[in-house]
Amino acid sequence: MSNFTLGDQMRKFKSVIVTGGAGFIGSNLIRYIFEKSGFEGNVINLDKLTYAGNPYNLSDIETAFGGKRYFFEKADICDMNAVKVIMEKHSVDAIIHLAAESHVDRSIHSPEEFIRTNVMGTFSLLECARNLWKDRTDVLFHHVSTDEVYGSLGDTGYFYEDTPYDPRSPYSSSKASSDHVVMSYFHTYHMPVTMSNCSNNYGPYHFPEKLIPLMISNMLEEKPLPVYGDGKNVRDWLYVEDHASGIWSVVTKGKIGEKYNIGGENEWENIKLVNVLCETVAEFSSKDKDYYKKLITYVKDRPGHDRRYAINCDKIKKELGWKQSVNFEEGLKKTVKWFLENKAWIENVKSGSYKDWVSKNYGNR
Ligand code: NAD
Ligand code: TDX
Repeated sequence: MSNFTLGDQMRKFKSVIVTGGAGFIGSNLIRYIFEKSGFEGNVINLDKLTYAGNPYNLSDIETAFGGKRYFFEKADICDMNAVKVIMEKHSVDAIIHLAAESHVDRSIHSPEEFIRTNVMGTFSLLECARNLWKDRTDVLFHHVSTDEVYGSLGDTGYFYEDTPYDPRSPYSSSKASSDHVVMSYFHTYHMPVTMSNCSNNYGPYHFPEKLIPLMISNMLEEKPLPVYGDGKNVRDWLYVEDHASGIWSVVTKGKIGEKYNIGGENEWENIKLVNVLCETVAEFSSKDKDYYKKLITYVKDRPGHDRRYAINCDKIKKELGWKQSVNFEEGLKKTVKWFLENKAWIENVKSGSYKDWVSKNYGNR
């Protein structure tokens, strides 16, 4: 059934593992696969449920497809035995790998877990896939990576797929290492792999430690809004569902052994973004337009803070026909609305009280 002919035909898989499926992008990707991709096979969400993983994020999918086409497997990607058992049990023919430690600030304070999960975990998955798939060509390992591997830009220029790697934080260096290991499996063992490197995502289920959800969450509690340094660092923002559709395009149509940049073509200085966010939250909370701006507080800069990221994503647009579908104004409104309607979710993930629900529903598997 698997079909690797490109052109008009798309690759089809029967049983896809999404690692890190209980996290921000993973949960949005799984929802996209079930609701928008037309995929007819099974999805296995393999997640360790760290502080960032939350099965609540997919309770709608669990209700609709759980035990039929959606399966949750609690496991650590570094545990080769567990991964092997899960891959065999579900006859997996594709892996979309998102599981990672993902927060730059945490990587500065505690880098070890980033090297373990992001580097060793990726290696462990690749080894399991190599041992089980052997020289099959009707399988795929898709690695989800970041624009941060390319380093930091000045006022001009863009990251292209062939921009040399220049990672500068423990997080980005761990992602860069894993990118190289993934590509080495293509060159050395001919494993069918693809990769995507995406810019900053935003949207529902974003953990409130990252800029946009942290600012919204702090506004709701009327707490200070910490802007690092001079606030003029620039990020390129993409709505998370557009990242999901980009990943799916590469998984189903991307050239084997190649990487694709995915970006919003939507650059914002942090301070300008925080101001717009203040206005958007004020609008939805029926407050004066400038009400939340008084909370903006400049704080000490992040060590090694990359100045500017900007993605050139012409390749995925031209070769695979992908494009962004949500403009920033619309995306920000959808995001703010979601957070205001889901205050209990913010409380739960911040307090960790959902862990009780996890152990009740998933035990210690
Ligand atoms: P996240 O922190 O929200 O989610 C990570 C998920 O991985 C969690 O569910 C967590 O439980 C799981 N996980 C962590 N360690 C694990 C382990 N050892 N075994 C199994 N599961 C484990 O992250 P995110 O923002 O959704 O990012 C997902 C992926 O996308 C990451 O690989 C990240 O590098 C990449 N990425 C993120 C962005 C962004 O803006 N957030 C942009 C580009 C690329
Ligand atoms: O409180 C804050 N104040 C602030 O000024 C936080 C949390 C961030 N910032 C700044 C730092 C960055 O310039 O905002 C910008 C965005 O910060 P984050 O949300 O932490 O994202 P970033 O460091 O850019 O990394 C994100 O995008 C690329 C994801 O967390 C990564 O996983 C992804 O690979």
